[in-house]
Amino acid sequence: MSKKPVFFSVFMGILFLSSLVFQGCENQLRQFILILGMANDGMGSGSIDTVSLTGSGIYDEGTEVSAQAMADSGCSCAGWFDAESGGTLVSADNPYIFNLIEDTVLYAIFENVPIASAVNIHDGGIVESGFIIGTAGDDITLAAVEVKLDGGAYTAATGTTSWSFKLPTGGSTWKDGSLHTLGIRSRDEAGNYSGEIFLHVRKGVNKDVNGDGYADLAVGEYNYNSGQGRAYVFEGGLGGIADQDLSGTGFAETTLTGEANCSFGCSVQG
Ligand SMILES: [Ca+2]
Ligand SMILES: [Ca+2]
Repeated sequence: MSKKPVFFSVFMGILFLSSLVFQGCENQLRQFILILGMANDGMGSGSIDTVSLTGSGIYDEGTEVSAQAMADSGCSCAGWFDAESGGTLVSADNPYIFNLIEDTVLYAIFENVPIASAVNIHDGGIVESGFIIGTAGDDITLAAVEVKLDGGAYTAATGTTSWSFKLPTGGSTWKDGSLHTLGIRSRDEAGNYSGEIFLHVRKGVNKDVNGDGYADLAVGEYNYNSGQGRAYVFEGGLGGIADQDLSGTGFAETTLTGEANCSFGCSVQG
């Protein structure tokens, strides 16, 4: 934030010239110049596609002026900084509205807005795990991913770029078939928040055996080895459950084998 933008010296030259122009006009209404610029000190590796700055001009003394910086949807303006002092924050407001009483050079600093999303559930989907998991990203370090349930307060998830959030348990466990709204957002170290994502979901049967957020599949083979029986657990992932040919090279992540003649696996759920 302390780095002077390149346009600093150029604008100081303009200010000097403007002061010459307005010399000798002390008996008339005084006018001052407002110059707006921008710097991307806060953008890290990010970039800005579209920027508009409005408010630069020459105004009568005391005029209420508005300095406004607009950028594409992936950026936010962190505030207006004073070029002459080399980077003092003048106002975090945008637009910044003030009365112009002296020649003023301000520059806006833009920052990337982080993103966040869930990966094991989508809007309108069925929750089949005790966890919501997702990803988030930004040009600088993420400080937190936060989740809120049904209009409650946001609370921190575990992790940031890959995160998980444990759904209510015990007496607060969601009832099967009940409808809920999830709010998800992330925040970078500079304090910028992502947009909020809202997912409307229905509580289904928990099929997540290993607690990784993805529904798993149990399959019984009760006549294995003349009635000994087996049960297989196939673990789900981002792409669902991959096809497996157990007679060839395929395998289940977990195989349970029963005792002789017990037809283990004749009834499985999930
Ligand atoms: Ca950022
Ligand atoms: Ca799982």
